[in-house]
Amino acid sequence: MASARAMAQDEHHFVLKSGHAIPAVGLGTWRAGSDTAHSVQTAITEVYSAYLPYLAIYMRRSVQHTNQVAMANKPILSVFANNLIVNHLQAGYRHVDTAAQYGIEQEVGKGLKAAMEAGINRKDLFVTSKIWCTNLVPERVRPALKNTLKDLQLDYIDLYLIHWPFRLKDGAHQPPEAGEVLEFDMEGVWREMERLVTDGLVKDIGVCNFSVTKLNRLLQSANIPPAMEMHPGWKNNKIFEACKKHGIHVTAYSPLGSSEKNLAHDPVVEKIANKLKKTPGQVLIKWALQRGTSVIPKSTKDERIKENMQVFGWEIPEEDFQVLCGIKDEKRVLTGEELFVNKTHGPYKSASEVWDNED
Ligand code: NDP
Ligand code: 1BO
Repeated sequence: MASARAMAQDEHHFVLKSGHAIPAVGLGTWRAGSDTAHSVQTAITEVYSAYLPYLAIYMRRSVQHTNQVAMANKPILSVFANNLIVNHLQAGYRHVDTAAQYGIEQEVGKGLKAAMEAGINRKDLFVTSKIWCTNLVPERVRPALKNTLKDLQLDYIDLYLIHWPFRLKDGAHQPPEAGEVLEFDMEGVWREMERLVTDGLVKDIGVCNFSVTKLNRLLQSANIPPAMEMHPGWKNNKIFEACKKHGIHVTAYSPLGSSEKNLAHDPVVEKIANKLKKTPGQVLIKWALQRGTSVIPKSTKDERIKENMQVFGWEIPEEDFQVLCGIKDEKRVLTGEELFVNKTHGPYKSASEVWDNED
């Protein structure tokens, strides 16, 4: 598969079908726990101190240069400094991915509020959330979104996703007991989500964890930006190709292989990282970007939050990109088994069935 940089509007954004831009890298928040508010605020507003010494050196050099050569060159100093400041500001995260089911939307809301109080404009942020399976009935869609908005302290969000395409009964167990996993009214729920867009509560809507079969069903009545698990250890090519065919943008979740299959220690990834003088995390994130997906790595560690954003201004050479594409033993991390499989009573008796036997 060839690198797909051409799909991006610029290095920092991709464009959704609606024409809205989605930041290429966002902050994941699943299992971010009690550090969430701090992580969100840090990701958005952190001053990337690594840039400051360079700024000082360049300014000093420019001053020497202007003094020595000609006063007419003085504007170089301010242009140079301004460019550095612009690059520096662009290093901050502007996209946060969360979900009602993560149980941390209030914390995310606190982090967003702190970032906005520090001077970040709401319109420059891109906030994604997801409707949970217990609310996948048309009459619950709007109240679920309203609850999310209240917790996030926002009056709209940028992207609202169906988290998984199965309805769960309130209080469903993990794994589910008989009768707790239900088919959902996909078209009815989608119509309600479209109304949220019409009413200005949500800018874009989309889906997660859809098989090609389910995507094709929904596409009979919708255009959507889905989010799917994607990393070199699970390229998820079938759904990726189906989305490409329909011009649908994909966000790669668990881009590092999540905590269960963290690919930062994969020898192939490590070797390429050493060669490129980048970290394994940066190589995995860059691989996803060059493939044409936006990406939402999660970290609660300040250093990694910064590291994961320093993926612009360089490329993985095509030969290394292809080596990463060739990593074997592909497997999903998130099979949905714990959430939706009841081996005795069904309706899904195996993880394969959850994915319409497409894996
Ligand atoms: P990731 O692939 O982002 O991996 C997160 C793990 O990698 C954590 O253990 C983290 O630890 C560690 N990590 C972070 N940065 C680095 C680095 N530079 N080097 C090495 N290790 C690192 O997994 P997630 O499953 O969290 O996926 C990302 C986000 O995608 C989620 O948080 C969520 O927002 C979204 N998502 C959406 C789903 C959906 O159904 N729509 C499903 C799954 C995820 P630490 O925090 O200690 O740094
Ligand atoms: C159960 C939630 C999986 C991460 O989105």
